[in-house]
Amino acid sequence: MELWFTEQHTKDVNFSIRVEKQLYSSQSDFQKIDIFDTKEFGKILTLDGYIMVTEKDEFIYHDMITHVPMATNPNIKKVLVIGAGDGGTIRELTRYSTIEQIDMVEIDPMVVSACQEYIPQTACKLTDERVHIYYEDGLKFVRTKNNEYDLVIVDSTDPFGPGEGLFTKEFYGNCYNALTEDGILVNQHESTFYDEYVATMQRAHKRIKELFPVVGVYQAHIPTYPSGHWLFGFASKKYDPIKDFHADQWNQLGLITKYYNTDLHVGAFAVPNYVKELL
Ligand code: AG3
Repeated sequence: MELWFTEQHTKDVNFSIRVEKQLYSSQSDFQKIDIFDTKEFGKILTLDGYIMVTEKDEFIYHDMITHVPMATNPNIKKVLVIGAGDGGTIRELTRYSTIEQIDMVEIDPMVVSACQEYIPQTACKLTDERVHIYYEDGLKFVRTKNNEYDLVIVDSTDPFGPGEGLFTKEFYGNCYNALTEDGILVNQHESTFYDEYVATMQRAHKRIKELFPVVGVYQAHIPTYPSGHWLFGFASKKYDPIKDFHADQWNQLGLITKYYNTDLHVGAFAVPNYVKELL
């Protein structure tokens, strides 16, 4: 008998991947966590039935959420990462020897332990000595932080369930306060292709725009996320991701990346007209 994992992308669209084996399934205090092994996408992590990570395409998301801000300001030393229990964002950040401290705030310890056991491809650098993991609600954690971080990355789930608070005005305001005077905030910004997602994303974008002087979105092609067209939000107190971007400096680091490159950095901020109209 064939086993398929199906995520409902809209009420009229399903996305399915054939599963070779279910490796893990558990209900945590926050969500249902499943890990499947699949032929086409390798191991996949789903939370409450939504795909978070697949071994085959996670490099796209993690390259874009990490290297775009890091290349915009090469002097980033202290980073706060909200969510990110699979470890992919941390793996990319730890490649920068210039980063001194990474605080990761993940609400669900079971996501971390499941990924450490079954998806070492993303979880491999969670033990780096610069990484401090706090098992707390990111929304609460940022309330007490002031002028501390050069970069905040919000690597969250969708804006419903445990991740809902990470799209609120209160949260973005606290992120603003947590950042240093030249700080950058990057978040996973959902997709605007399907109408069902548009209003939520627009609301979140508007909230960020009201707080930060520099705001933009950039895009990537992520095959396993709804519509495959995914956005990231860029907000900063000072640096413009294009005007202040020094491609040469990043290229001199010699990092080998499978998706990100400095031409793509610039191109990713050129979004389609239908997206521009919504912002
Ligand atoms: N976080 C964003 C996942 C959003 C996907 N949505 C969906 N499948 N409906 C991914 C976490 C990776 N570190």
